[in-house]
Amino acid sequence: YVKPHAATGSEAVVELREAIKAKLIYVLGKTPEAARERDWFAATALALRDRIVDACYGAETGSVPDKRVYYLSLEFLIGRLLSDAMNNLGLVEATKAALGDLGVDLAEVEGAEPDAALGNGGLGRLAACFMESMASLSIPAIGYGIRYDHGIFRQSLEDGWQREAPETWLAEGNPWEFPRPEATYKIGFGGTVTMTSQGDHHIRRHWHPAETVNAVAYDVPIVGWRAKHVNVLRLWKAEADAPVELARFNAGDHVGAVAGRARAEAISRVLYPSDSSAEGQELRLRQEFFFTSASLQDLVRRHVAERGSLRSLPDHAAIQLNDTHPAIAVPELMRILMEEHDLTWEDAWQITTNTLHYTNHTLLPEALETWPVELMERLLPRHMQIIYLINWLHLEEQNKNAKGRGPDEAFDISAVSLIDESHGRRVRMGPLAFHGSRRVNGVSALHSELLKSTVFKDLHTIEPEKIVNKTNGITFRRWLHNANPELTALAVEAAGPDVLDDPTLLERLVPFADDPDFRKRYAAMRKTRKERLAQVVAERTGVIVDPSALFDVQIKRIHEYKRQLLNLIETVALYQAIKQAPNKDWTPRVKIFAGKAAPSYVQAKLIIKLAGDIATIVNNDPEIGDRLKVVFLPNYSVSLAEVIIPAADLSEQISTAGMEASGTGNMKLALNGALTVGTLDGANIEIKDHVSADNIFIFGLDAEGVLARVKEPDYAAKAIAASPRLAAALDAIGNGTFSPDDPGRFAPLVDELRHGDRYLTTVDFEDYWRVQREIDAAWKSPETWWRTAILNTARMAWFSSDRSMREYAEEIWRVKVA
Ligand code: DL6
Repeated sequence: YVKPHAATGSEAVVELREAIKAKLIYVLGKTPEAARERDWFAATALALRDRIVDACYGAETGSVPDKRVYYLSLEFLIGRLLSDAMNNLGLVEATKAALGDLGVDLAEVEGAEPDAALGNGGLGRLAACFMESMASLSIPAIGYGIRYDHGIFRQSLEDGWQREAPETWLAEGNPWEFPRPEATYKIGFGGTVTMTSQGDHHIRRHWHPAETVNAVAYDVPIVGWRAKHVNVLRLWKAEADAPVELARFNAGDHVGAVAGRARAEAISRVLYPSDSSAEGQELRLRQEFFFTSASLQDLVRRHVAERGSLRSLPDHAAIQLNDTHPAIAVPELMRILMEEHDLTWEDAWQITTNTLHYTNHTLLPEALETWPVELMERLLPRHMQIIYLINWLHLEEQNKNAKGRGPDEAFDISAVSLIDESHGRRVRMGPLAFHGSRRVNGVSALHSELLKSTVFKDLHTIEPEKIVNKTNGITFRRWLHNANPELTALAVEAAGPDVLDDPTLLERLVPFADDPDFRKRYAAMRKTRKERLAQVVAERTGVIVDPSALFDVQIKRIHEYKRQLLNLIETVALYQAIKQAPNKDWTPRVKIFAGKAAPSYVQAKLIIKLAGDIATIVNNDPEIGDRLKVVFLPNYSVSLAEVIIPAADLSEQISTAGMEASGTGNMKLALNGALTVGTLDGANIEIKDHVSADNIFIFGLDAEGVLARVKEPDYAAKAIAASPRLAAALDAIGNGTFSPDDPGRFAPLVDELRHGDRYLTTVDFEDYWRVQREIDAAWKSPETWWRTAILNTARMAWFSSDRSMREYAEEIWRVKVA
């Protein structure tokens, strides 16, 4: 692991020990005796940060890269950085020893680092994996986002109900970041637009914002594998122009004097907590424009400083829009090019549409962003004008083309308009991003095909080359090396140390699947991890679970389409079946759930309460004992995922087919050897192709089947009538068996299933029950189970985010990868 030019052996330990001590004493002002774990963490982070900076200067030597990637994302769900830094610097053992010399335990220090939880779920974690992979592949890149004071809320359970409290990761500062007050940009809002005539046909427009907010840069260095390259994650903090209105303050209005500051700073105060529902919140639009404008101003300034002319921007910059949150980049880049750099509309459009690229992460209609025209006109009047003109030119072109089209190629022009006029006038951010980008990508093979046939059907007809697929990936450094050192050690032993650099070598594990001794050691590795998880479960929930039971894990955002409810109904049916035949040879299971619900998502919060209520009844039923246990672990986070994933035997990926764009938890779990029970949805399909159909449990309708079934009248009622097991489970949930204190509590969930069931939970239930019993049987033959698990680990290499980033680099960004 050791970087060639780094000090090695005890020399490295001594250097690091002295560096940590010096940071503690001289930067933090603490003696070793007085230092808390949090202080030791900060001192260690600062000492390692110095080494990252050294690596940065070593690699860059001041040269300007030919092309940079700019990854714009409203979310970066980074988690903790200490283990990443140690691992990628090759200093895990040295840090452990250095701290050991100081009488400090590395694990405790790691535990003292707060998670940087600047994201809601998959989209934000993907951005974090991509940043690490780009650094590891030496792709010159800058990530741009917001430095939220408060990341995703802290979830606690109060009598089983989700409660939200602010998260405070910055309370004691962030040792990884460098404040860059010199990189501050003015971000305008509101105001008016004026015109000046410049010669015959040249009219220039000027935006005069009514309000400006400062965007101040904070840089977090991201070190790649073996410290060969360092990139920067630049996060923007919102600050007011004037921190206090002095005259007002002196006049005694102490609160009013800082009201403007509060309004400005609100922009980077809190991560927008919703996952996939579009609430028309003005603050959200302000956040989106704030970070997009700051990032574009920054990269344009850099380009001009390095290259002079902006005409060459597409040759030296590739901007990736992570979902539509930064889609306002289309008119903002046009504005900057035309108004601040005097380019013509045609030149600005050519540059914009050759520099921007857009990733779509969802097909759910409620998650496709649109903004009321009225709000846009008020907050971003100049941008609205630019959008109108982009749209006018686009529709003119389509009208022209329509003349030559046959009747079967014709489409309704309103379908491709960037403005939706069907219920009030709203700007469609997806089509805007599509039209303004050079490439548009989905995040799994199925999802990219569905983009072509559903949300972007008509735009795809116009530009059939634009949509490409880039299946998601995960960084193995975090999700294998750091999260599961035991499995990593096994892989190194069996496949050789090069497997750390080249995950395709995991394939060398395949023959070991038939080696009884290796299987035993693989199972022992899992047992260690399960014992650790059992401890965490006991500490956080009070439930005692048996590590020899099958650990069945569903960890992700709570959402109806992800169908935690299907899993819970099956839990109830299983509970009922065990009670009916307690002496049968049941496979002992621990059902483990974790995930947050958006604070305003009532049904999702009720699903969490249902999990808790089922757990209370099942876990305390003496007739059930260790045959079935149910656990809901509160406050799901990246760090908690790192504990759960290596301990999982079964990975629940059971979304309604066609609705999960990709999933990435499915990849992390399969890499760690959990067997997947899943629908043919998102990247599950590609996982099946890689691990082979024999090594995964597939059930339920596929995406086409779902589309066909929803057209059938009363599909839910029919499914319930056909399954006495399902009917009995629903009755029990609906009649208060699990909520005797409030028998009607779950009626809204059950009624929705009986009369609507948009997510086809009832329809897939019987097949899910069937496959779960198949899994019970498989668990009973450990030789086959561990063989399958090893084959999963061995065949997941393709899902490395290094592969995803290589594909983006080659096919979207046109950046060379060494
Ligand atoms: O692409 C990353 C991730 C996918 O793996 C998930 O399938 C998808 O649900 C998720 N989307 C989001 C938020 N959706 N929006 N917009 O996290 O993206």
